[in-house]
Amino acid sequence: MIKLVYFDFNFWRFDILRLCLSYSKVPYISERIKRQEWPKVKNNFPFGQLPIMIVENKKYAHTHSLAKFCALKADLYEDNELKALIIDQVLDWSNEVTNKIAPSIRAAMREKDLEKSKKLRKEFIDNDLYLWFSYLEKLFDECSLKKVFFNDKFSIADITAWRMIQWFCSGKLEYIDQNFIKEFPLLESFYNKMNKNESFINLNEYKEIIS
Ligand SMILES: N[C@@H](CCC(=O)N[C@@H](CS)C(=O)NCC(=O)O)C(=O)O
Repeated sequence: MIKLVYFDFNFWRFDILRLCLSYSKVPYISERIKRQEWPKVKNNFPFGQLPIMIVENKKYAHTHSLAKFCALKADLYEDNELKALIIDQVLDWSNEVTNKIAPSIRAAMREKDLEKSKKLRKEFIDNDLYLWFSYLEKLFDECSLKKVFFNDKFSIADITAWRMIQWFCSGKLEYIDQNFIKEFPLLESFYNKMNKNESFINLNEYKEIIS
């Protein structure tokens, strides 16, 4: 049985794994760790970070590696090497965007310095937000013929891109216009179609994420 471990809040790094397994009815269990408990248990984890996955009593880490494993189990990866590269790029894009917005989140959450956070968030919006979503839209345009899924077959790339767009449109990121996705009509249409995809939106994990 696959066990996923993450903090007790929802975040794409953990959500893409559980959405992927759940979509294909691959059994898994999850353990959530309270933020306050983290300093005490951090050293128990291979790279001192979450998410991790436990399979056959061994711990594995790093979102991209875990996502690929779960997607293979769920048949939501790709046999075709070039199509697999599209999936890998969407996962790496998500890591890049997360690393770019992280300093503004850290300033607010850990340092409690709201002025610093605001300055960093504005810099992120000016320098990275539109640029990096334009990169994702270009990738989608180039690899999707039917403009429904990245590889024209539902995969973890779609789950990941959906979860990232959902995060940025959620209103939870201060100063980020919830309508910014309208600047990217192909991504907006992709996102809206995903939000109507019955097999996806009926998952309990989806419902919990958007609630
Ligand atoms: N390289 C890791 C990064 C994971 C990461 O940054 N995790 C954060 C939470 S989203 C974390 O564990 N932060 C706590 C810490 O670093 O002490 C991955 O790809 O999963």
